Amino acid sequence: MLGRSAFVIVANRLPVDRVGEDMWRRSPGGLVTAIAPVLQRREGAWVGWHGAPDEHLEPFEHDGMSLVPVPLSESEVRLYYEGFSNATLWPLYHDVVATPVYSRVTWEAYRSVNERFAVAAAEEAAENAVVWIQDYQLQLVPAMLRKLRPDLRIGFFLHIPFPPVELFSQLPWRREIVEGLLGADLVGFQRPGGASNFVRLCRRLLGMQHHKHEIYVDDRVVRAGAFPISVDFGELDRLVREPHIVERAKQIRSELGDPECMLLGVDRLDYTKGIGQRLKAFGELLSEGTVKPGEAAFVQIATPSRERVEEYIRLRDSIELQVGRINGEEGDLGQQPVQYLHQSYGRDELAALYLAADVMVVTPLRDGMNLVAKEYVSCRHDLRGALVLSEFAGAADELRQAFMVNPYDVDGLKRAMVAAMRATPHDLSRRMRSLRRRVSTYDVDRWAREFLTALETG
Ligand code: GDG
Repeated sequence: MLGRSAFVIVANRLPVDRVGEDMWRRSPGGLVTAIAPVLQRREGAWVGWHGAPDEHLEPFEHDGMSLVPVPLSESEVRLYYEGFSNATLWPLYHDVVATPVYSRVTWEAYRSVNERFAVAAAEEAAENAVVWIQDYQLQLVPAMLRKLRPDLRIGFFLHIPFPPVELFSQLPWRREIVEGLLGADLVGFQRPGGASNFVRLCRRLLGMQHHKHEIYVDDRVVRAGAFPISVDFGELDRLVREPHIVERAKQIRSELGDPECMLLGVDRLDYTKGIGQRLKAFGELLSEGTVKPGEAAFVQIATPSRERVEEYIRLRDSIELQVGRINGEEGDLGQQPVQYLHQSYGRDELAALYLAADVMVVTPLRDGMNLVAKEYVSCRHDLRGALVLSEFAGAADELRQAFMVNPYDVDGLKRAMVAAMRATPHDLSRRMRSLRRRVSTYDVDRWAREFLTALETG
């Protein structure tokens, strides 16, 4: 039986969080902001897990969107989500900065959960519908769905980096993953390098013919391409002009003791984000006296993430030890150079932090895009503020006027942080104007439009 939706999004999570018995609120975050309007305009459906294990829910409507919950058991959350997705694929796709776990048990769960998502999408999609599958948790869905419903137009977008063939080849199920992705008509990546890695892999691993980024699969053509994701520039630009945000930004600085310079990091607490590297650089700047205590305050927001995965437990311990050391050695009574917050904040508080910070420090060891860098730029209509940005973030392709760093090079990182702290207002405004031009032109709406146009016209 065919479903009723002409447009279907498939993602690991539904775009809502439960706030009470049968009460839902739209989740924060770029993907939801980008896709929700498209879904509402097209009267589409979103297929995904609702966030509570061992619970079956009927489809429901929220905010003009049809939501189709896919159930996951507690053990599937452990094996498919925390296991194969976040202990195997996540580190493998991020340059193996942590060692991936290869387990046949978690792979089996990944396969069977992907099958469930494919069946749910197949039941929801109308004849010839457009289905857009999101991210690394669901790489087998395109081929599974095509098998069930060859009439569909299927797109896939990977939010994280796609690794070079030399790394990808470690994966015992490498062939299955590539064949899974090849079920799509269009496979989107954040960077051109990801798309090239994928095409090369298809040739090397499966011996497939291709012309540039068009891969020939049986009687079909699968296209690979780069579609760098972005943020809702207009919305952030408007938000930071509101008086309560401006007021809160001033208050944050005064609560920090009005330092000459406020540095800021905002990340999920994840080992790919280079939090330890930036703290090390800052700690050294203090201990060698390049930066005087009281001159600079470093605020690090580290949002809790994947707290049951072993590497994340270890990471938390090591960051907290490092913060304690720096504050113990370089701080004073009532004065701690690093303010570390292992908490999650509301949109308004984040915007106020962006507006308050003189230097935004974004130093991932590898990152698909990094929306934080683009959010910071969107918030700085005053043309003040400096962005220190890792060349290993996807955002580095576009944000050329940032203070670029190699986060593995501690001395280089220190130099860039000091250059950003001491840059002249003229230099800062010249850089920020150019950064803002880029993000305002390529915003998240454009990202979604370009992907869908390519999918539907290809
Ligand atoms: C993946 C890829 C790619 C953070 N703390 C809070 C909070 N955030 C928001 C930020 C930002 C988002 O979360 C994080 O996005 P990133 O892009 O920086 O990183 P990942 O979570 O790793 O995202 C990444 C992205 O997907 C999109 O394709 O760019 O490369 O890894 O929007 O503002 N939001 C709120 N409170 C917090 O405490 N409300």
